[in-house]
Amino acid sequence: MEKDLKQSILYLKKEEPAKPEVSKIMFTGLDDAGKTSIILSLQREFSKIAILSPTRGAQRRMFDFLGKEIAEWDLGGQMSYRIAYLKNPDKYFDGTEVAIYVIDVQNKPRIPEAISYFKDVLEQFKKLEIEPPIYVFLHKFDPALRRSAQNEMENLIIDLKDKLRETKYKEIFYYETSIYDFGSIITAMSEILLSLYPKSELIEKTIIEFAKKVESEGVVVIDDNSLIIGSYYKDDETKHLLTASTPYFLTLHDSFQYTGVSEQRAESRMIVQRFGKNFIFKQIELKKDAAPYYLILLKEDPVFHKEDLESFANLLKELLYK
Ligand SMILES: Nc1nc2c(ncn2[C@@H]2O[C@H](COP(=O)(O)OP(=O)(O)OP(=O)(O)O)[C@@H](O)[C@H]2O)c(=O)[nH]1
Ligand SMILES: [Mg+2]
Repeated sequence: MEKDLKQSILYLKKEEPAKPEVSKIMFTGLDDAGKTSIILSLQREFSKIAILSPTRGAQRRMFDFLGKEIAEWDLGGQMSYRIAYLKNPDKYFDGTEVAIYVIDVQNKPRIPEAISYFKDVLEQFKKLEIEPPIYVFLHKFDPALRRSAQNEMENLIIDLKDKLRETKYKEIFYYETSIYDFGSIITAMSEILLSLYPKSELIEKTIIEFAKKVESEGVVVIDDNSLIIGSYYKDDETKHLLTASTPYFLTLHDSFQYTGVSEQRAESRMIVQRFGKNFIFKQIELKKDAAPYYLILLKEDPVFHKEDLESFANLLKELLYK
């Protein structure tokens, strides 16, 4: 089976265009919607979120996702900036491969304004003759709100979706997100970025085979931007357990690094018992001087062979870098 996988990896490489292009991902929406907070939470810069001020104009950050260069644009949403973007669509909207439109669902009075600006953005895409998929983040959908105002929120969202559907835009997708539910942001962003990546299916297969080999109920591989590059879950409960635990392990790992414990930790692994299961956390280095990846395994027993991990890491290396 492993041989088959190697074959398909080699095959896919031949098909690939030689030059990696840059993908432009644009975050837009009204001011105070939470765009910059979402971006910072993925970088696990939680302390910066507390002291955020409004973004001035368009801020661009470059990062690497599975060896592909991503240009992330954060378009500050204050009125004066919005006017400037709409006057100058070439400069701000052109080349957008993916648009993420963030709406604060807690700010009911501003929903009509959010819908109106959404339509303005669509108009710019039309002018530029581009049709990027738009992912609408129904943001600030905090866990507490989910508990206390489930019905009210559901109605608000149904209404909102109806209004956006009227635009007849081809590809609109929805995610309910909150920075207080870090998993919701990780899941949304990982799915969006993986959709840009032709090799994601093979990564998924590699992970599934590895999970079976080590008799694991669930495996997640995460990159340094907290993005899931592939996963396997035995069932929905496992999926929930693993996605809910991912932020916990990443922040724990960050704090070890911060205090300098990581030097020894990098070699070993963390095994934590939660909910009667063993969570095994391991950093994997696939390339020298490149950001590491992280592996989280869920198992009944804490047994784990080094060789299995090595052969898995080699397959991933082959897939991502060679
Ligand atoms: N309750 C709640 N508050 C959030 C959430 N995400 C962001 N916020 C808060 O919303 C406020 C605005 O967040 P920003 O990230 O600065 O918003 P923005 O969309 O970047 O705003 P501009 O830069 O002006 O366009 C901040 O006070 C955040 O703490 C969330 O999921 N839930
Ligand atoms: Mg901002």
